[in-house]
Amino acid sequence: MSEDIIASLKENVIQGRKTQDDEGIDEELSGTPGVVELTQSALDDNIPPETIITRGLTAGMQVVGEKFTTREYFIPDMLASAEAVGAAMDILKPILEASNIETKGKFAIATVKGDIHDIGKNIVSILLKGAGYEVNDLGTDVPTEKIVEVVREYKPDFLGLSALLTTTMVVMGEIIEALKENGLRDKVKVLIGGAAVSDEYAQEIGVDAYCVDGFHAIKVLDAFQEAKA
Ligand code: B12
Repeated sequence: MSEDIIASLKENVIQGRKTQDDEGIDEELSGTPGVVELTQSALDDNIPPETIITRGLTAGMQVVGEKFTTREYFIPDMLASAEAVGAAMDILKPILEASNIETKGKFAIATVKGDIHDIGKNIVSILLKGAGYEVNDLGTDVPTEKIVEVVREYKPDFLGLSALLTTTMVVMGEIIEALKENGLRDKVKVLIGGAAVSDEYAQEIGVDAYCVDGFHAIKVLDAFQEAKA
């Protein structure tokens, strides 16, 4: 049963069906549960939010990306899927954020200049809030100067950077250089993520960690905290 819900969730992300009223790419699907209804059913079935996100929502977006690469999908199709995932995250948000833990530290996060992808960044923000971090989400297409200013003024313990394009990942390296030039690099631990980046790239530009997803980020941050204690 749980497996069926997760499989349907992934399929409906691929179909770009936010609710039961949407037709979807294959059409004639209206009337059957969409991403919103399936996310609620998954929660009612006690499926953990981590499973809903990784095996349903993110797995579906992965396929959407592959279909875009092979030109089976176009931008409006990607957007429909993105909106469906956003609606699912609105349902999961209160559950993921519910935490009475004392703040574990300040985390500023941004999608870098030139990049407007925000689904992954938003998921990471929500998960980190739930894990007890005070999150300052700067949004998308954030200029490097703004990021430097936030590190100087807001003094976050951690800075998270997201990039999904090979053309914008290079901005992460520029941010590291700008932090160095302003004498701020050793004031903040920098984590990067997004489809365009990797462990190798993280090492190349000299950030503290590359994270595959928000759950990984929580583990990395906890390890930093333990090392500090
Ligand atoms: C949805 C989508 C869009 C939507 C974005 C909507 C939105 N509000 O975000 C729209 C339609 C706007 C879009 C536009 C474009 N897109 Co687009 N898009 C995608 C798609 C299908 C899914 C991205 C996504 O949301 N994934 C789901 C989330 C959950 O995953 P995620 O972002 O990777 O995040 C997770 C982890 O990576 C990690 N993470 C991410 N960031 C961070 C940060 C930190 C600090 C940490 C710790 C972790 C972390 O944790 C997240 C949660 O698990 C991808 C395909 C793909 N496989 O990535 C293409 C993709 C990224 N897009 C692509 C392209 C080419 C474009 C456009 C240039 C298309 C065009 N010709 O206009 C534009 C660029 C616009 C711009 N300037 O940014 C290419 C990039 C290719 C490349 N190598 O550069 C991809 C890979 C598709 C493809 N296969 O060709 N896109």
